[in-house]
Amino acid sequence: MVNLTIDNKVISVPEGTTIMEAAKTIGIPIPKLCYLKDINEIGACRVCVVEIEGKDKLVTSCNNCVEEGMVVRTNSPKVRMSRKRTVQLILSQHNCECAVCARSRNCTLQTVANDLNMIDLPFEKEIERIPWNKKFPLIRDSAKCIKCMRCIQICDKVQGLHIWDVESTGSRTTVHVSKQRKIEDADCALCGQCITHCPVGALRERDDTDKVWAAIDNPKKITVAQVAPAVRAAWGEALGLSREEATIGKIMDSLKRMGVDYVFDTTFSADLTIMEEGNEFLTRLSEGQLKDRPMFTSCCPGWIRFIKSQYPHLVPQLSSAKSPQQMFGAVMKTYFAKSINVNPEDIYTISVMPCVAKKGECNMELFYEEYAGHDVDTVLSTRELTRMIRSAHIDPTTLEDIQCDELMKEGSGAGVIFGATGGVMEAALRSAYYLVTGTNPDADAFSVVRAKKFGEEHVEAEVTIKDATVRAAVVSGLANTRKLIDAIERGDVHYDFVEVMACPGGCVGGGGQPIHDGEELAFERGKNLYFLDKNADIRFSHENPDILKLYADYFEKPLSHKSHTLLHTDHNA
Ligand code: HC0
Ligand code: SF4
Repeated sequence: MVNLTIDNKVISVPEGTTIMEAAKTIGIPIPKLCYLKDINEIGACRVCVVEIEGKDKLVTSCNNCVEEGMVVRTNSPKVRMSRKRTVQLILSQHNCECAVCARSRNCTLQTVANDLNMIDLPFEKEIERIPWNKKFPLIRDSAKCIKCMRCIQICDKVQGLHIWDVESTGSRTTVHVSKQRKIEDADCALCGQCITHCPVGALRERDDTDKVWAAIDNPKKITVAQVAPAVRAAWGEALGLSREEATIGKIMDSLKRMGVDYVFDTTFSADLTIMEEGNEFLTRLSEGQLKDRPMFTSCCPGWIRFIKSQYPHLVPQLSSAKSPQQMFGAVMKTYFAKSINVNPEDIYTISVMPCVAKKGECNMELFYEEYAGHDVDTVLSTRELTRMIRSAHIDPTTLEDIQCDELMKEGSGAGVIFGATGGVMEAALRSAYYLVTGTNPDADAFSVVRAKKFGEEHVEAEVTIKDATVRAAVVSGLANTRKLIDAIERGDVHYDFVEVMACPGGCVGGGGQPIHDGEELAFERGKNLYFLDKNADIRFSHENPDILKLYADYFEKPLSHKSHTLLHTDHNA
């Protein structure tokens, strides 16, 4: 242990503790902008400086460790003056139009400047704005970038891509798409992790809320919404609701109050995905087609973009099933449209997703007898949903639990856990067991594929179903995915079925979720989904009565001709 004094308090902390962490143990929060634990500890912003007795120069507390007998002052006049000057310089290169920024009230720079009581700026503004394609789902505003490097580091270290890089030097240093590419040519997976780790509003998703308001106001359109599994675990964070208060039923109420005509839960089509993908896996297994093992899940569009750009030769190993989002869109415009007696083109489909990549995935076209537009018309992130709730002046405490609309009302617990890493695999194994043996396993029989902690490299398990052994692996985060695929390709490991989710922890940690300045909440949110599954009335996709009715009345059976037309896709196309 190391003994030291911080702001007149004598403390003892383990060797190797940073000054910032040591201060935190006694309730002293040192302000910071660039620091991200284990990912960006470079002391670049210099906001976290502290004074150390006997040293002339201030030191950055995020990347300097405690020393025996050290006397630290975190708020001396010298520290305050330096911090203020640093933040003033940063603000002189930052577009400070806070009232019209997506990160207003959730911006670390705004908080740090406010906390320092900065009410005017002594410097002239010098702001350079680099043009950007505003149609792309990921938007970067160079005029807000504070060069903290978090986006570069998260993309390199956690996602194994190198989309961002530093350009120029000295005071002209800036961040831009690497290799001077345009973002649309840069192999960006659209995972949105750079957005959720940006301390300011330099990165955000394309705002599509106006399109949704226009559809709601259009008397010729029937608006039909779906809400993804992971949204329920996080939306309340942005509206001051506790986990217990922020139920899925209240999201449905908010959508109805905003004027959406029909509301559904994507857990329904997660169950549908299990029926299609589970049967596809068993068919491939029994027909020996798994010689090119493993089969990969196909529901995460970040992963689809990654495999297509990084491992294009493995694309044929993807399940041909569309994602639950796309399947639901197709079902809404066909089966559901028919049930309410309208044409597919009269239906406007909206998805609320924890995801940025889903905004790209929804470009997928729908063919129903002939070309019928898109399965999904507009995707909103969880953050856009909460902004819409606020702009509709809905008091979140007045929301009530309401049910989804008829015909596709039910979703199983297996569908709910899709939102956490391992959930798709666990749901698939539950139903595969039933399909092979004719009896249900214990609903928790395959919980071995769940993550044990945040950031785990991958999980693997051998599962016995009757006479077959299924070697399963689950991975999240694209750097982890790259490692796993490289091991598969080298022949170091052998699997039959692999679930990949681009975002660490799965969709609960998605790039469209509420932002908490570098705090990783995916694991906690995931626990919430497992709790909901544990308490669900239906825990098996194949027992969802609305899915059984959908097959009886419309698709006939999984992998039927109609299913192939509407629920599957050619990833090579
Ligand atoms: Fe996901 Fe999904 S679980 S990708 O992470 O499969 O976005 O939540 O909606 O489509 O269901 C996201 C979340 C979904 C889909 C589902 C899958
Ligand atoms: Fe989107 Fe989920 Fe994939 Fe992240 S893990 S890119 S949130 S689908």
